[in-house]
Amino acid sequence: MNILVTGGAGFIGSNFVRHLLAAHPEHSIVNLDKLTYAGNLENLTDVEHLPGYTFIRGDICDRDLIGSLDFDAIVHFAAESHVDRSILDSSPFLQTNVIGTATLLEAARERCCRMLHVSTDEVYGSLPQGLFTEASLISPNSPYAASKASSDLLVRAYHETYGMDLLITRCSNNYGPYQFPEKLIPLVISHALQGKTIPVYGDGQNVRDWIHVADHNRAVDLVFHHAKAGDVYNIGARNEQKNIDIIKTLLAVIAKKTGRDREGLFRLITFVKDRPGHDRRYAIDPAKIETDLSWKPEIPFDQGLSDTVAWYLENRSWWERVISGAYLEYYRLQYGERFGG
Ligand code: NAD
Ligand code: TDX
Repeated sequence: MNILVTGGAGFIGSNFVRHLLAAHPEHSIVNLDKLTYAGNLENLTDVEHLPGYTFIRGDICDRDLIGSLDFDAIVHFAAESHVDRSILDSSPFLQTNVIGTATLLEAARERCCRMLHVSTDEVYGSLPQGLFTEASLISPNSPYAASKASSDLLVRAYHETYGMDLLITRCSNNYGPYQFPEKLIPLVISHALQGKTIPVYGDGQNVRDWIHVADHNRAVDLVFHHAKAGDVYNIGARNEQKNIDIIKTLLAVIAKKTGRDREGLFRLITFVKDRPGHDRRYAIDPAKIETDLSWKPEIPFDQGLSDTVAWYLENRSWWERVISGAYLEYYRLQYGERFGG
């Protein structure tokens, strides 16, 4: 099969491309990526020479371009993915996440091909108690989450209207190598290593359900190969953590690995004004994928966090290049000068 992977130069997409090339050498991959601030071909230098891999720079909103590509199935990761950016300006989120997904759906309709849409637990909104199941109400609270929810509803509607072979996965918070250092875990690591303040939104008691990117991608692979048309699967590792606890654990791991003063690192923690519309808690019930596809996460959180810190220590030049002017400008806009420089 020739698989069109969208957003394959981003964090999860590049890890997926690497996974698929190793686990399924029978497939070839066309990686379509616009290379926004979040897309980085350095994420793929170890696999770009492989015969089953092709990169095309382009926009998922470009229907003519997609029409000209050769593929039999789509795995769709491309998105604007950062909640804080969507609060500053929702337009690119609506364009890429909604119009881009609609454009891909039309391309899949023309070819009658399978498309897996990679979505997020954020479409369910905030959860006071219990767990999100696939039947939970779609109730997004940020412009990012609303744009992902809109794309999910389009996928659902195209399946119902045209009987298309479409799948949706909704995963919890990912962490691991190649994550852009605007997201919590790589931000904490990179700020700690630079001696910069670590902004904690609100009281730091918000809960996220964390999963290693490799476990997410094994789940996407299983759904893509084995689910039936119209299926929706939640993906999560039953791993709820408060933000402040993760930050302290990360700083303790960094102190241990680098010999830096632990208390000095802890003094970088700075509570700042809360994110508007900040979801209090996410928690995924992964029972359906565990039962139907015998998937379960393999990477324990403490091991995954320790390996991730080690990766950012060993790949300092990667994240130093990634921290671009645009990234700094965003932090200045949001938090003022002291978080930017
Ligand atoms: P990312 O921001 O790291 O990567 C997104 C990629 O999409 C980048 O390479 C970017 O260049 C590309 N892209 C953006 N707009 C494009 C366009 N118009 N055309 C083509 N390419 C475009 O994101 P990520 O964290 O890897 O997330 C990937 C997907 O997984 C997203 O759909 C996101 O909603 C979903 N997801 C993410 C998480 C998480 O914790 N990061 C959790 C659940 C689901
Ligand atoms: O500097 C920070 N300080 C802070 O307290 C940052 C960047 C985040 N936070 C908090 C906000 C959240 O409660 O940490 C938590 C995690 O924040 P993010 O890394 O921005 O992730 P989140 O908003 O939970 O969304 C993520 O998970 C779902 C991804 O960015 C989405 O793409 C995915 O869909």
